[in-house]
Amino acid sequence: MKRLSQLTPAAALGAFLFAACFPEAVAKDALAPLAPVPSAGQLAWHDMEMYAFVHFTINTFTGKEWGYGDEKPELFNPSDFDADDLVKTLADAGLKGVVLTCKHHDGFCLWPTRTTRHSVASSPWKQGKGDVVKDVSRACKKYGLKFGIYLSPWDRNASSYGTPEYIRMYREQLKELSTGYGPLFLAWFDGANGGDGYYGGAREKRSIDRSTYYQWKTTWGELKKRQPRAVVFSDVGPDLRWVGNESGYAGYPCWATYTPVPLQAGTEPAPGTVRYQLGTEGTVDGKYWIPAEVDVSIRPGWFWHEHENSRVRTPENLLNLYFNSVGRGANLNLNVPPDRRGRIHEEDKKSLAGFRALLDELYSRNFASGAQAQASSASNGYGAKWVLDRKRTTYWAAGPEDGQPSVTLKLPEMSAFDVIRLAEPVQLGQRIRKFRVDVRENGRFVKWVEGSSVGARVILKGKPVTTDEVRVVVEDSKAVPALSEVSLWKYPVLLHAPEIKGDRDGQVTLSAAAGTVTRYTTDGSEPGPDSPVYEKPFMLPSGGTVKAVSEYRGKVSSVTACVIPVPVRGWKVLAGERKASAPELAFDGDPDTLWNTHAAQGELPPPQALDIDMGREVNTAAVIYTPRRDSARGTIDQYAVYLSRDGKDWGAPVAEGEFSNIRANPVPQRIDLKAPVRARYLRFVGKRVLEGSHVAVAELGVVEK
Ligand code: FUL
Repeated sequence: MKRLSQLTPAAALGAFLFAACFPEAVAKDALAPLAPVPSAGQLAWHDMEMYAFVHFTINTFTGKEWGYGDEKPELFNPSDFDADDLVKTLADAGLKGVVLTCKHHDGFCLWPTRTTRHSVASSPWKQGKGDVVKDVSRACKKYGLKFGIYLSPWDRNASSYGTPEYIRMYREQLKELSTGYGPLFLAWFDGANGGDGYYGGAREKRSIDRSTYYQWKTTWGELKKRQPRAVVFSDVGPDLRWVGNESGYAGYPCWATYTPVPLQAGTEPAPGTVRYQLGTEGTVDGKYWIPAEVDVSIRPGWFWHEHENSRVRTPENLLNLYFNSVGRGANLNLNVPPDRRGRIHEEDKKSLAGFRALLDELYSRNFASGAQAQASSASNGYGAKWVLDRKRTTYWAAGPEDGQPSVTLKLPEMSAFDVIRLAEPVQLGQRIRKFRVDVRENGRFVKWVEGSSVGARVILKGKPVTTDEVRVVVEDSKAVPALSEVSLWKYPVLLHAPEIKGDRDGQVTLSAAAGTVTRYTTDGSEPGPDSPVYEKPFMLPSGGTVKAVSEYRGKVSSVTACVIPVPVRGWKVLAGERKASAPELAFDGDPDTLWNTHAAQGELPPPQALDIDMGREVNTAAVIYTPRRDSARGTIDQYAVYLSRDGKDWGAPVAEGEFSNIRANPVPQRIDLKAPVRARYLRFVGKRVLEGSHVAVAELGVVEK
């Protein structure tokens, strides 16, 4: 630990200047900030905790996750777009800002840009006079939310993509967005770029050098000149980093400091070229202040799809995301995609309102308020009491010689709680490396919870305790430690919705907490008080949609829904590569075992087909491909589906396309057929894969209409 007396004159001057900038920290002896420290924009971002992602574009109308770029602008025609309703719903949920997909990979611009005709100006919406960016940014102002932009670097529509001309166009788009729509708090730069697309009719694959093509330093520099407070998000910062997954969690520890590591040694780290898994935890002694943003969707996909209306995350699930992101010092960027009306769907609204209610319940009473705070030591003026007001700018700082700094809170009364929030004044850098929290039980302190990183905040759920004394002990820190918050809360009482599981034979099992009553439906309708009560596992011989709720003393949980595919008992493989593994593993009900074509004698490249006899005629409505989860090797991103009545005559594919975002979000991919097709034989073809030169299938399933 560095003692103040060891400070160099420059650091002491820094400390003095620092105190002048933060007059609320009423101290004479300022703590020296520990580099790296956040910028003003980053500090404002830390204070936000959570905001919304809004994915909205032509994909909303085509049902895709990534448009190819050849979609007609006429398709963009929300019937009832209402930016006020959208932003108010997000504000009511407690979200503090909105990041809008002004342009996604398909290139369609939600504002009337001068750079391309592929925009709202060519759409029928408001007779081509509309501007989604303007409407949303104004609504944000009205409801007190900050506004940010997502502008996809990859543009599958632009004919110039891949040439220097496109970079000029891209910068021009960024200029329009950063000059015409008020202050931006965030600009989001996607690491997914380069690949096949329409490109003005060329319909080809265009690869770019991700480290050099966009000349990010210049591009971001221009943006920063116009919007100095905007923070820039990408895989490598410079201000915020990707957490490395789209599943809604940060690692723990989660350091705000980070040193990006390029995939190829000797290259410049850039979006799409770094070991992004490292973003999950950051770097304990990282060179730069680049905190993590957890981006995750409230639905399986980023864009609205009708068939995902029953798969909106429940309030309890969102609370869990909150603990795993905000609770680990990251910020949560929660995607809520508008539907074809341009409205937030009722299911999402219900879930957001429920989430807000849970947060309100969690934060309804701070058991530390009114406590007496004492510290093992304190730097002059930085007394223990400053942890109680929960403000980042006022804090307790230990004395420079303290070998085991701690703060003890004597609570005003015996209190029962199970959650603690701690925060460091991050303007001084991230200092604490390890801590524990003790509570007094039967006259002596016992360890209750422990952790490593604190940073902007850590929210820990421990076992429920009843006590009137709590002690936070800093066990390791990089410099004299400081805390700006110690607060104590009670986790809301949750009534979890039941869990639904179907096995390969079509047996459905519902599980819920003991003492609750479970009601369910199998016809897609909402379960109500008259729906059957679940007693034991039941069979669904054709699969179907199961929805269920838990009831407890008049309280009803949110609804869980699960699509149960057609049972695979009786399925037989007609044809499929067997040199590496058994094709039957593609429908054994275990996603950890793969059918793959990576044989001992070498890789057997795509295309690879698997022909299955389903044993009876199935009125096939959709096919579900589950990718492997351990790696992207063999993961299919281009597929074709054929159906046949006799297993000989296959005709044209009934579905064909790409699994757009499967690398970043390897969840089961549902392929909806245009209309259900009766057939006994299924052929699934992996036409192209993300990595390697073989095909891998964790599971295949079929949904019957
Ligand atoms: C990814 C994109 O490819 C997805 O479509 C989505 O926009 C997500 C937030 O980022 O990289």
